[in-house]
Amino acid sequence: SEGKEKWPRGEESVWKDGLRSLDTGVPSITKSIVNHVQTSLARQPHEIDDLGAYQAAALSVRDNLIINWNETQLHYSRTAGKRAYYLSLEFLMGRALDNALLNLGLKQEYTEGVDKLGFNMEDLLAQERDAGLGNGGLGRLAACYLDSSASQELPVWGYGLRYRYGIFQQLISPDGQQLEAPDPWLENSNPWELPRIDVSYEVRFHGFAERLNDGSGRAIWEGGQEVLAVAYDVPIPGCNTRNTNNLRLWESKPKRGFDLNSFNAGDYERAVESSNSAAAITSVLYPNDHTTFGKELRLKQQYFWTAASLADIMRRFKNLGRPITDFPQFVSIQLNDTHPTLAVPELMRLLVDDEDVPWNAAWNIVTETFFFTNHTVLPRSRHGLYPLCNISCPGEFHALQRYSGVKAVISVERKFPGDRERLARMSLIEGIVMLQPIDHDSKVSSESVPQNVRMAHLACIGSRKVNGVAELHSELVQTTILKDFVDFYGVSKFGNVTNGITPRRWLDQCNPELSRLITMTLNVEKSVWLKDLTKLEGLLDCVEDEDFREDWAAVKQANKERLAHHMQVTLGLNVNTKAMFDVQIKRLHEYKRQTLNILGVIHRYLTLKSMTPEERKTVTPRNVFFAGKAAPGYYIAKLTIRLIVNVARVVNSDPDTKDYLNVFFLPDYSVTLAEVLIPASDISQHISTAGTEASGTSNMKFCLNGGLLLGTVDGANIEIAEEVGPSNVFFFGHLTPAVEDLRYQHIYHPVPVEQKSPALAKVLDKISSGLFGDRGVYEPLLDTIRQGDYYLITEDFDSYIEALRMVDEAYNDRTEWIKKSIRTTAKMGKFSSDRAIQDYAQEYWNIESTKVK
Ligand code: T68
Repeated sequence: SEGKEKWPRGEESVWKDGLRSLDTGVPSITKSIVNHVQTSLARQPHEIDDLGAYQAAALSVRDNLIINWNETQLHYSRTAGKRAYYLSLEFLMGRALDNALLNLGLKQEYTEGVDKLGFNMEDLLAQERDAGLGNGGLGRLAACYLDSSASQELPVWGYGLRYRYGIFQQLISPDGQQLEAPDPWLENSNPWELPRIDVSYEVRFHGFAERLNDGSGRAIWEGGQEVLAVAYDVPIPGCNTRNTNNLRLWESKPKRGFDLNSFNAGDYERAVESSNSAAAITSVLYPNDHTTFGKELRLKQQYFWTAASLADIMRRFKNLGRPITDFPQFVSIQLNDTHPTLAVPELMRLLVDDEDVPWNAAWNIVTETFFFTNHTVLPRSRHGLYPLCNISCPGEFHALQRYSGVKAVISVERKFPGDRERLARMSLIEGIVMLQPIDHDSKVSSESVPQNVRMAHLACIGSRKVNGVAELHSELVQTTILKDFVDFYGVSKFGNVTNGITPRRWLDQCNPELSRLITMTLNVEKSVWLKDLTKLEGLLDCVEDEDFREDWAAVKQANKERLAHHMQVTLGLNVNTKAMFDVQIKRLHEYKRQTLNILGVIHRYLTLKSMTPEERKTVTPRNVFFAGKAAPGYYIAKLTIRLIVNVARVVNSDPDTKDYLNVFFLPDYSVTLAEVLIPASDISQHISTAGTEASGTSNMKFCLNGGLLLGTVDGANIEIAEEVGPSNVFFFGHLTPAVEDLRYQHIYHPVPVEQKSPALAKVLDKISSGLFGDRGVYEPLLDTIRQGDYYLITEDFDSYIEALRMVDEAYNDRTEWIKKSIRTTAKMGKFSSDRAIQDYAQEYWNIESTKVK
C-alpha cells in the first residue's frame, strides 16, 4: 500500500478475481480450516490433534485479520492523516485467538465450525502459548492500549522488539525456591505474526562520528558494526470494526551471514562471532521490572529498536511528500517510560545529519513530536543511568552532548542565574555541569570516558508533554522527580492520564458468563457497552432485584469453581469453593508488600490455633491466592515466595485450621492465568506503601469483574474508590504525606517492633523460631522489617489486620456483599482503556478516528 508503482500490473479483472473476502458462515469457516490443514500444515485430516487444529483455526482467523489489516493500512495511507506511534519495549499480549474471534464477532461461528470438525473450541484455545513479551503492568498496559486504539478506529501503531524468549517460565521447587526456565514461545511457530522481508533497516553500532567542517553542524557516522532490523507485523483487531492496526516488532539479524574470510582461514569462531552478536540483540526480554541498570545488551536493544522504528516512521512520513518541518503535524510518538529515550537524540541525528535541518529547527521538531509517560517514582528505578558513550552509538552521544553542552545549560542559566546546584540536579549527564559549551573534538569515538545519562531528564526535555498514570502519581512526578523541570517549563507541560484496561479481554473474554448476564440485563448489543463502558451504570437499577442478585452471585460461584477445577487439573490441589477467595497477583516486589499479606496470613493462622474448635466455627473460611514472578536476581522477593510456599505447606496440612484457612502460590503467573483468577475473586489486595504504586491496573480488572478491593490509599485505588464510593472499598494504612516522616523516624528514632505492633512482633518471632521451615532462612527478609522498614510494614500492620476483619464482617452479610459487588462493576466505566486512549488521542497526540468502510 505504500509503494509508488502503478497498480495493478497485468489485468485488473484477474487480480480482482483472485482477491479473497472475509470468511463468514460456518461452511466457509470449516472449508478454510481444512484448507490450512491440507496446505499450510501439510497434514492429513486423520492425523490432526488439538495443536494442529488450533494452528489451522488460527491461520484461518489470521486470513480474516490480514484482509482487514490490508484495508486499514490502505485506508490510513489514502486519508494521509496524522498517526501516532506507541514505542514500548514490552507488549504483554497473552493469547490472541479468543481475542481475535470476539473482536471479529466470529466466536460463535468458529465454535460451531470446529465442533463440526470434531473439536472443542475450549481445548483449541488452550493450545496457544502466551506472547509474554513483557514483565508486568507496563507491558500489559501497552497491549490494552493497542486493543483500544484499534477499537476506537485510531491510526496508532505499536513498535517493539520480537524477543525470541519472552518472560521466563517460573518453576517452584518443593521447598519454595523460584527457578527460572526459558520461555520458548515461538517453538510451535507463531501464526499471529507476518515476517516482512520487504521491511528492513540497517542499524549501526560503534564506529565514529566525524563532524563536517562546513558550519552545518552535521556529522558523518561510519565504521563499527551494522545490524539488520527485520519487521514482523502482528495484526491488532478492533472490536466490532474492520479497523485492524499493526504492532511492528523488530528482529535483529547479521547484515551479512558470516565472515567468509575468517571462515576460509579456519577461524570459525571469529566467523560466526559477529553474526551471533547481531542475533543476540533481540534474543531475550530483560526480566527486571522497575530496574534497568547499565547492561550493555539492554542499551543495545534500546538503540536498535528506536533507530529501526524512527527510520520506518521517517520513511512513511516522507512518502507523503511533505516538507520535513511538517513532521510533527503528521507524527506523534509516545515514549512508554524512559526505555525509548534514545529516540530523542536519534531523531535529532536523523534531522541534523541526514535531512540537513538546522539544529534549532530540528530541536523544535523533536519537542513537538514526542510525549513521555512516566510509570514509577521509586528511587531504585530512577537509576536508569547508562554509560552511554562507552557502549555503542557515538553518533547519539555526539548529538546529545551538543544539546546538553550548548543549549540546556545556557537556558537554565538564563532563567536561574548562578544556581549551580539546580544546574547539577537538572543536568542530563550525571556529574557534569557545563557552564561553557564543551569544545567538541571533531571525532567522538566509543572509547571516550563513560558518562551516565539521566534518561528521565532527557525524555522530559525532549517531549512536548509528560504524564503520570494516575492522579496521585502525576502529582508526585511534578513535586518530586521532575520538580526542577516544572519550575523551568511551567505546569502546562505536565499532565495526567489515568491508566485503563480493555473490557474486551478483561470482561468479555475472561468472564463470558458475566458478560452474557450484563448484556441481557442492559438489553443492548454486547458491543455497545463494551465500547462505552459507562453504560454499566445501568446495572445500578437492578441492585434491589433479588433474582438478578442471585444470578450475579451464581456467576461468581461458577468462576470460583472454574478456578478450582483448573487448580485440580494443573496442580492436583483441592480448593474449597465455599470459602472466600482472596487474591494478590502481581510481580513480587517489596513495595507491593506481598510480605504484609503473608504476615497477615500467619497472624490469622496463629489466631485460629489459639481458638477452641467451637470458636473456630464462627470464622469465615478463606482461601488466599498468590501468584507472581520475582526478578531472577531479586533475593528478598524470592525469599518472600519461599515464605509463602512454606506457610501454605504448614497451614494447609494443619487439621485444626485447614477448614478455615488455605494458602496457595500458583506458579508461572501469566496473562492467561490472570484470566482465570480475576473473575473468581471475592476480594483482591493492592496494598503498596502509600505513594509507591504509580497506578496499578489489576485493581481495575478485579473490580470490573465484581471483586471488591482491599487496599492502601495509593495509585488508582484512590480513583476507584472515588467512583464506587468509600463504602464499597476497604482502605487501610498511612497516607502518602506521612510516609517520608515515618521513614525518617525509622532511621533516626527506631522503635522496636514489639512496641509498634505486638501482634506483628509475635508473627516475626514465629517465623524466626522455624515454624515454617529452616530456622534462619528468612532472617534477611525479616531484617528488612526490623531494621529501616523502608516499606513501613510495622506502621501499617495493625490497621491492615483491622481491615481484614472488616472484610470478614462484610462478607458475612451475603446480600450486602453482592450489592457491593454489583455497584463496583457498575461504576468502572472510567477505567476502560478506551477512555485513556481517547485522552491521549485528544490531549496529546491530536489524532482522529477514521473508520475503515
Ligand atoms: C508499572 N510499572 C507500575 N514497570 O508499577 C504500575 N520498569 O503501577 C502501573 O500501573 C503500570 O506500570 C502501568 O502504568 C511497570 O510495570 C515495568 O514493568 C518496568 C519494566 C522494565 C523496566 C522498568
